[in-house]
Amino acid sequence: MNFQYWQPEIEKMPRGDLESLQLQKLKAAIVNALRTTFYKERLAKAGITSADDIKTLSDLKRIPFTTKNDLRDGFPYGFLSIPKDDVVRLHASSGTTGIPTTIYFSRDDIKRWATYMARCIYGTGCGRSDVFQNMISYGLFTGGLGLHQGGEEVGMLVIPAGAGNTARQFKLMQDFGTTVIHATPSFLLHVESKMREAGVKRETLSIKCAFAGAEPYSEDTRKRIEGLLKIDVYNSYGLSEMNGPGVAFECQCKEGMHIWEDGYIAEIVNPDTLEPVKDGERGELILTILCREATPLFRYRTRDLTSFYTEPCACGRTHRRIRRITGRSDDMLIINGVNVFPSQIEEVIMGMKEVGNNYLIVVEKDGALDKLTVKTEIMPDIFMDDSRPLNALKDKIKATLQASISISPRVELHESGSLPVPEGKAVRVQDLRPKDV
Ligand code: DLL
Repeated sequence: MNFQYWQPEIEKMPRGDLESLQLQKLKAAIVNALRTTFYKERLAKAGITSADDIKTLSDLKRIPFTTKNDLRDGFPYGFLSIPKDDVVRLHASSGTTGIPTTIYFSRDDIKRWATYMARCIYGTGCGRSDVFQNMISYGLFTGGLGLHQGGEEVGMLVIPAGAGNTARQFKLMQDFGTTVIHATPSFLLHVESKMREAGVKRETLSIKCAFAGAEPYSEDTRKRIEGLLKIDVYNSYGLSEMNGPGVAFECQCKEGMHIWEDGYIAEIVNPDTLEPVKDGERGELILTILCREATPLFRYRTRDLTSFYTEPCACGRTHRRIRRITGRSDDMLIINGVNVFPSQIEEVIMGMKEVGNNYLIVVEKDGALDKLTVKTEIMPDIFMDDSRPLNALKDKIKATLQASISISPRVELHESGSLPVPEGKAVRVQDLRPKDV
């Protein structure tokens, strides 16, 4: 394979040099953080009052974890480390409680973010000659502008299409000869269904690859999108607290996502004990950002579950890789006492070729017990009015799910395109059980 690197000297930096660089940047981040009201107090409690108190990378562990609640408590300016006049942008995610978590960027922060994104995009083999249609939301959400800036940095022709409106998306693809697209995996599946419905022929499109992220998806879903659209799909991971996309991305090997370790220090801990897991074991990803001056964050609890690859990657990059996110430590469903991750259900159903491109998991109360219903669309070549194959398919899905999650769900089959498709991230779970107060 012909690998290409945007910043080879950094991407292939020997581990020792990379760790020295991390230490140097960590000290700089401490200096910044001591200017924020939140960390001034928190670091003092940990006995850190200057960068000299950090002597090795393991001193990071003296700093307690930072959580989403801390960010909310610090709203709006408790985490700001530079004068407001030097801030050029903010991004925010509105949480379920309604208090947004807000991240501020200086001009240099935006430039650095664009450089990390350029590394991601260029590392998949794309370049100046590509036409990049960015089919994800712009706005406070980081997905739109994040990839947009990276695409421009690489020199691609960027089409800021935004999410939704598949008919317009096809028109743009055809008019401008789009070669690369970016969307959530659920939107990519929706695009494919709509393509079939609208009779858009694959040969009329020039797409060759897609970046897909912002929500969990299984390897089977990747293969499904790749097979149906005849493109390569690269996994893209990030979160707004860590700038947004550009934290970790797959290279041409498509085996795990490289975390840019000159910009982030990654740890993986057991979410219950918060102790580090053994190398290669699954746990919660904890991130410290080193590439942003305006809003420092140390040891942020992402809640995302993953593990490190222990082997180096064939591409020659020295930055470690994480596995596909298999869920969040806080999205586990407990159904009649059994722990179920939505990703386990997706793995089973997306591996079946009869199953269509969209599904929904519903949990509700049935008397004292919990009831799990899995609603899936079916492929359009299966007829809804022929009950025998439909019943056989239902039984097959039920039995395979039972073997995987130890619960026998109700299975409902729906016509292709009939389940709701939100414009942003897919909402795969409806938990209708009354909440304990
Ligand atoms: O989703 C940033 C982003 C935009 C990433 C576009 C990739 C592409 P938030 O809205 O703050 O930011 O949501 C972050 O989404 O903690 C994960 O739980 C989930 N997530 C993001 N990427 C992936 C992925 C953006 N590739 C939260 N696989 C994260 C699984 C993902 N989950």
